[in-house]
Amino acid sequence: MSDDIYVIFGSEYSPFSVKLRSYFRYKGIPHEWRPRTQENYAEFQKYAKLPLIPLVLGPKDEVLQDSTPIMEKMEERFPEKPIQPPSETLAYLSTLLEDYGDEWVNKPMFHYRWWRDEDQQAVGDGLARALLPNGDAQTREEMAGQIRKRMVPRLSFVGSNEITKDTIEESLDNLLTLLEKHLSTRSYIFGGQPSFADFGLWGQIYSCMLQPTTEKLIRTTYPNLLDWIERMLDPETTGGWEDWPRLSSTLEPLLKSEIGDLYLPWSEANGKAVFGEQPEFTVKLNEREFTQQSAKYSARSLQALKNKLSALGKVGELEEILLKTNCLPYLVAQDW
Ligand SMILES: N[C@@H](CCC(=O)N[C@@H](CS)C(=O)NCC(=O)O)C(=O)O
Repeated sequence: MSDDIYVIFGSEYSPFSVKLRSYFRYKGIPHEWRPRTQENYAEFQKYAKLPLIPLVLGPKDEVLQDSTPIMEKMEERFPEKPIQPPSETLAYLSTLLEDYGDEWVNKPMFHYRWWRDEDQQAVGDGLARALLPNGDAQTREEMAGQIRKRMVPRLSFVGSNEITKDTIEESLDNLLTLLEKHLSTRSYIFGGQPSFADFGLWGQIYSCMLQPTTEKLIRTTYPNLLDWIERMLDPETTGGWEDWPRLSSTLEPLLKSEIGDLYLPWSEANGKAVFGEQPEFTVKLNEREFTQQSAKYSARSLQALKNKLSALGKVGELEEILLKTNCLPYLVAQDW
């Protein structure tokens, strides 16, 4: 194997892995996609600092984990076709949307994956097939059963339960409806080139296509979104970046209803709980209670968003947008 090739250990079922694979494809970064299987698990473990995919093995055995910092690093190494709009305002919004995709849209994705019997069955079988590509039917079936048994109780990790179910499902409906409209006149979220926002959101939404309930929902209701889902599998530039006046009528409602009213209030409450070492927290989202165990990674990612905003200094247009969409109070640096 050539020395300057990157190997991505991933899975078709891992939203963060497919996000990174699409990014590598778009950038034309030489890489090999290596699905993690039971057979190569020991090799994966040898490199993994965290038991998480994607894991990127770079030239000279460099090991990289965590999709966002990997993409940031690759942006420095491969500056052609940048995935951030040149405007500071839009670049920040793109980062914010990516983070919302990774940390919030992951909830409905995971919820739909393990909530209903039909989805548990389909995803359990698919994961077993991916892990045991050469396994016989009986071994795969046993593996699928074990996966289901392990994963269903993990619904609590994303806060999915009888009380939060409606908030989570309505959030996905709302996101898909707003994206459908936004993508009716453009190839990607910020125009003719994919951005951090596209990769982050797409990873989660593509995973929804591997689950019968959400696959049906998307195929029957959202034709523009479906085109974008296919386009993002191997994205190509189709034009230039748009500016905020063109984007705002369909992007602003998404920023407000999903990020300002749901994701950031949730993330702020989660951050407080993590800082106060509370194992669980409850927050009111759109007048409904949402209880879940606190999540350290999300607290770190909120802090990163705050740091990025304060490092920008004063950008009047951005502040105005963040204020109008209820996001600003959660993003100005403060100690919990
Ligand atoms: N923040 C990480 C999240 C990675 C992550 O949560 N990966 C999941 C799959 S999507 C995982 O590896 N879970 C354990 C496993 O599959 O063994 C990233 O962006 O890469």
